[in-house]
Amino acid sequence: PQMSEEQEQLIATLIEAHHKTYDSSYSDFGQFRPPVRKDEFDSSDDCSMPEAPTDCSFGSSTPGESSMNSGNLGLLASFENFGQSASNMTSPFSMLPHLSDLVSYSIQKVIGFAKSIPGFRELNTEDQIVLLKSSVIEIIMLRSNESFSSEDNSWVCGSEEFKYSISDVTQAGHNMELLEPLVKFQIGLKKLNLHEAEHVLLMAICIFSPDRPSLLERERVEAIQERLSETLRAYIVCNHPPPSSHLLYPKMVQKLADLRSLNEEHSKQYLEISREAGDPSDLTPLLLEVFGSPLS
Ligand code: 0VQ
Repeated sequence: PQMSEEQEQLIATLIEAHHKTYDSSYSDFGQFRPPVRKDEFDSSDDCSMPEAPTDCSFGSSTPGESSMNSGNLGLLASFENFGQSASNMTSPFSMLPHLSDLVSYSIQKVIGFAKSIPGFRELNTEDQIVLLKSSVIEIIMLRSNESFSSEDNSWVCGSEEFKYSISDVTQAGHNMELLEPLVKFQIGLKKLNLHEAEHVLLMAICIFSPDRPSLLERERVEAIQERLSETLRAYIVCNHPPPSSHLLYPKMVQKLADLRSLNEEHSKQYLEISREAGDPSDLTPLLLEVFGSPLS
């Protein structure tokens, strides 16, 4: 088919919305709480007293206290620290504050993108919330592909300190049950070599999934998704040259299925993280609102 004027306009709108909400220079990342990477080796939580064999306590806060503990292998200190009372007891999830801020920031950007998709604002507010809450982690996984490097399986967001390896996400409390399929997903998506039009259409189609639980007006969501899918098919036929266009549309639809399963695994792991995080303020109010609070 030929692309209609309306379809051309839709793509232009989505690309503009994406440019306004995805900063390819990652210049805001310095405003997040800093990334803290635990040493891959030496997991002994050594509190900067490397050569002090007389005091092996790791939780002492005052010099006087510390001398009382000498020679007791830090056992007393570890009891004193039970809970999170000790000021220097480091969180087991050292990357959680930074990744929480990054994901919270991303959520706000995804909301901005969604609001500019034709038809979104016209939905009732309840459905807008349902669509955003259920899709936002999927959109973050999709949009993060822009920074993903298949060279070394990491997300490269400018400087070395904002380069995220699998291990970094592990240090926010996630495990390989999510990370292995997530990285495979990123590699597979990268291999599709999507045009920007296809990338933004895929995100928009993902947001307008009519099968999300408890939607009030599924038919309206379905109609909007249909319009977006039709535009994507037309775009591929008219603008994506073979051989990479071969089966491209069904491959993109498969990515949406992969995202459902990633979403489900993320939900489970997030729940564990929110229960086990040493400090509740490692998360943000927006994360609690979108992914749920361990209380309530
Ligand atoms: C970093 C987003 C963008 C870009 C890079 C993210 C990156 C995930 C899912 C595994 C983060 C999950 C975080 C949390 O579960 C928690 F608790 F761990 F902090 C949260 F916040 F959701 F609760 C990246 C991380 C994640 C998913 C995909 C990529 C790496 C830049 O492209 C852009 O928005």
